[in-house]
Amino acid sequence: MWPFKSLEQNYDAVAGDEEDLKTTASARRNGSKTRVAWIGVGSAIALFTLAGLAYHSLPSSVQTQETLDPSPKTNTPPTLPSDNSDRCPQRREWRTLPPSSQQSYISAVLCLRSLPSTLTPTSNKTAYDDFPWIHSHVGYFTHNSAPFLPWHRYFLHIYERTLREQCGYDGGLLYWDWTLDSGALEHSPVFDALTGFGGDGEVGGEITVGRSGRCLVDGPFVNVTADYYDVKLQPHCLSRGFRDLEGNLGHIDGHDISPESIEEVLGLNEYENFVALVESRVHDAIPFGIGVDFETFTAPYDPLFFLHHTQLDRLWWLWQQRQPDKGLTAYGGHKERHSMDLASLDDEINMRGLAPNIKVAQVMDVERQFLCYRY
Ligand SMILES: [Cu+2]
Repeated sequence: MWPFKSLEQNYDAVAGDEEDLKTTASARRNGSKTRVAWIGVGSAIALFTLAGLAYHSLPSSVQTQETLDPSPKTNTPPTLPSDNSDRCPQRREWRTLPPSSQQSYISAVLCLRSLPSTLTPTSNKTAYDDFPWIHSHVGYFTHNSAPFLPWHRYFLHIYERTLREQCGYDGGLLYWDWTLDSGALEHSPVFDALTGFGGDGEVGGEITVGRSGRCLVDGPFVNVTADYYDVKLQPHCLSRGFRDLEGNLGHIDGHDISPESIEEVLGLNEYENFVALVESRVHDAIPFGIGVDFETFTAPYDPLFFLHHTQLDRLWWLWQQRQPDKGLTAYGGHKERHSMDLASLDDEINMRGLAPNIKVAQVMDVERQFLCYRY
């Protein structure tokens, strides 16, 4: 059964809040920049001791504080010591990989479509479908609130583990550093038909879903079907519809993800301000520019979702290193979307059956304890 019966109880709530998202999206289209106002911010930091992690136990890193020193004026990740080089998989920028490694990643992503769903093993759904479903029904509640970054960090980790353990992929996740393309995003190598993820929807093609959704016409994901369009069951071809802030089709506005914009975001001192601007400015720019499936809560149907979010996770990692005294404990704001409760490191990250629930504290450090990857 898909979705789970028990989860359908949340369906109406999600559908109602969908209007919020559309309103935000259209406000942005009209050029108004929404800034999240955080009220009553407190920092409830509980130092959390990890105990008995059966799900994922990895050797503790011997990394010293020096290796976490910030590199304050650049987006280039600091070089890590060589003694750490084979400990945790390195997450790399898409275009820096040789074509054979790019193809290995794409093959592993496509492999998810032949694996049974973890959420509904007896259905005809696949592991590929699990990610948009969990994102729209659980991840939804983490947007516009403190857990936006930790929830997606864990979500990416589950994706990475699935690719590695079930699809034979031997690398780390890949990120799309869109600052390198901000002058002409639509020409980014990630959209390449032969080596990348395919480009815009069919120019002049029939509208599939949304305002400008048109089927992909090139690249390895041409035949992917998305069963849901956001929270509605509406099977359709995976669709894109490039559009800039003025509404011009075929273009993606890169202003909000320019190096200058990112530098401004990384310069913020409080987690609450950082996460708010990462989401409302940096995160939103790409989905609304690519459009259609990517701009809904079932965005993980578009494989670029994972390259985009890995880059956002990398920004958080860079920001954490600029706060050497508090980076690994800086957390706060609201516990979840529409909640007035204050967030804490002891809060649970819910994956509702896709993977065990864990605590926010467990994902604060990407290279020790629970997680194991590097940028
Ligand atoms: Cu999300």
